[in-house]
Amino acid sequence: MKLSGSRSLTLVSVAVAAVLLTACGKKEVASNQLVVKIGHVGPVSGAIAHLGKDNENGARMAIEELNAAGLKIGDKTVKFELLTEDDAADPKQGTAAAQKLVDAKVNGIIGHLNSGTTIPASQIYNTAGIPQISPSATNPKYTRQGYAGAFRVVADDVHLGGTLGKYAVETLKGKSIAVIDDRTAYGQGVAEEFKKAVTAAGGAIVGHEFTTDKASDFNAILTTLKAKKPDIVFFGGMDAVAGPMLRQMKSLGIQAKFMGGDGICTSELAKLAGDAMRDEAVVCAEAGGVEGEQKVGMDKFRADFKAKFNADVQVYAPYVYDAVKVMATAMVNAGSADPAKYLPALKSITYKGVTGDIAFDEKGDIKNGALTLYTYKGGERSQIAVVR
Ligand code: ABU
Repeated sequence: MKLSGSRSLTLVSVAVAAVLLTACGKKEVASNQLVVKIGHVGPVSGAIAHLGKDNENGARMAIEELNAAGLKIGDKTVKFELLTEDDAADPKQGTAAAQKLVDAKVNGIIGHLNSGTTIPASQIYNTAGIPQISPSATNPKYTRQGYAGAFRVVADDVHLGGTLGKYAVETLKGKSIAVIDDRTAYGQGVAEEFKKAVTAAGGAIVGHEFTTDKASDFNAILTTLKAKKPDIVFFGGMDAVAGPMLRQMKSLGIQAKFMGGDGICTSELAKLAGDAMRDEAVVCAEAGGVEGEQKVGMDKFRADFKAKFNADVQVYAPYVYDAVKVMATAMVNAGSADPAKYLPALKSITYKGVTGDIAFDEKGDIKNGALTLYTYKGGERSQIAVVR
């Protein structure tokens, strides 16, 4: 476990009285400080490490700002500590990471990034009574398990897949649509929602093929789909697989438009696809979005992030940043970092973040969640529209 901050702590994160030894050896209480441990988990190794690092940096930025603000919880000055774990996007590593953070007695969890790790880990946090906010896991099941402490600050795959399916038929005028998914909790779920919406809008699904989140050779499934002459190929999965898939579609002469959910909707996708990324031939959606005057805050966040980390936001760093601040605000409002005491404040929070207004419904999902549709032009993500 890595502990961000100036030193490692092994104590329970409750009020910590800093103790100094005086010259005569007598102990004196020098100050009253509350140390609050926030756990963050995402894949910072493996094929989507760039996305895990993006998320982790969003958390780091929020923690630094919270500490600089000199917040008080109750009558105690608070110091936030960030404990980070790598789950490598693997469900087993995800549960191991969760148990480590529970054993470290974190006050709250931000993560995980993937639905496939978030869902099994949520059972561990629920048993331990530790609130969890996922900034990016979109499979609906996460908040439908009846866990009081499970929250997310993004829209779910019903919204994502449904909107993209409708868009494929009604706006892109897709008539024969092929689907590929990576068989993960996210990829499979978003693909099924997409198919339902395509069918409901009058489009035809001409084929559905399967891969994995570690595959790099798609020639067999793409050749099968090419024979069905699709005008759109939808991929349920992440950018690390979508990039090589786009390259192989080009090699095989498949001219279909390419669609996907938030997992492909990253800055990195254009680099991973290289010259196979034709202008306006890829359409994807981020599971959140801001419009009007709220764009000012998001633009500032992106500029500050770039200045601090010398990297563009991939997709979910702002959502992680907001999730950390939402959790901290709930603690301040409750006057306590004890999970049982601040959970009611988290449930009823209203927070204006860089990703927009955050409040949760009875399941823990964001209320009135937005989506942002994007395409790519000149190797850059280009916004089409924010939809609700
Ligand atoms: N929402 C896309 C990436 C994360 C996930 O849900 O698996």
